[in-house]
Amino acid sequence: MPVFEFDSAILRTPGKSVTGGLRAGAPDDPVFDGVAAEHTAYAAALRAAGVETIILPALEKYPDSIFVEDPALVFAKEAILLRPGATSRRGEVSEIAPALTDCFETVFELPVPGFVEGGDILQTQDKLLIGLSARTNKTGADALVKLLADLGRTGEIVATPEGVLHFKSDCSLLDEETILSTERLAASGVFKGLNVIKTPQGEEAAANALRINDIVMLGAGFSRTAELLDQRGYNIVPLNTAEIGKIDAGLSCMSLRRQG
Ligand code: CIR
Repeated sequence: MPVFEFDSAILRTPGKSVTGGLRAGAPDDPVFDGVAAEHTAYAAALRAAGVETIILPALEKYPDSIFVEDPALVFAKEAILLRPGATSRRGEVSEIAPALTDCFETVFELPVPGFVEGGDILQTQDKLLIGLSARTNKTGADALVKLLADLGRTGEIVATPEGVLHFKSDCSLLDEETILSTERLAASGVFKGLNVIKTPQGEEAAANALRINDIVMLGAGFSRTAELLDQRGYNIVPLNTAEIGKIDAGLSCMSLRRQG
């Protein structure tokens, strides 16, 4: 089954505290109503693509908890609780654990003391690429590779470009053999054996797209990337990300997608 086929997804309603979410630079706070509208449209797009959405309640204590992709990694039957490198996000793991226990047959935990955030994990058809970053360290990535091997899966440790938040800030899977990537990440040679479509200069943020069943969610306003994907026959659904973009987020981070 293609790795971009999903039946359900876990999301979390944004809390008002999302306006204080982590960010690398110093842009203005996002507007809460704008984040909420982007989240609502995203959930609707998932449902329109045939994905059932399980929406968890807001967690005011954790401003970035809407980005459920980071504290866990899920497959059809198993889930893995990760450990965010960002200290302010670590408590999100125990908050999401009960929902995972409800939804999955087995829930594993990344062994202490490493760190891995889900935004650094790209699942391709035959393996999981784990990008080392300021949020994912070698100890955590090694432990995850071992855990994946126990589940019969292959993990490969790679590098996230310097200064980039997450590996998937710079890339996404478009189909079994095609990746959308920034020029800087593609240049590292990490996608050997795969076709790579590069985001045009100035549209690097478009690389965090999301293939779900028959559609590709793409940040609105990236017209040259949209044209490239349209020419290649992808069915694009543009979604606003201007507000979540102010806290360094994109389309993959707002859901934990389940296959099978
Ligand atoms: C953070 O810095 O952790 C959040 N403000 C953004 C997280 C985005 N997550 C993702 O791309 N997987």
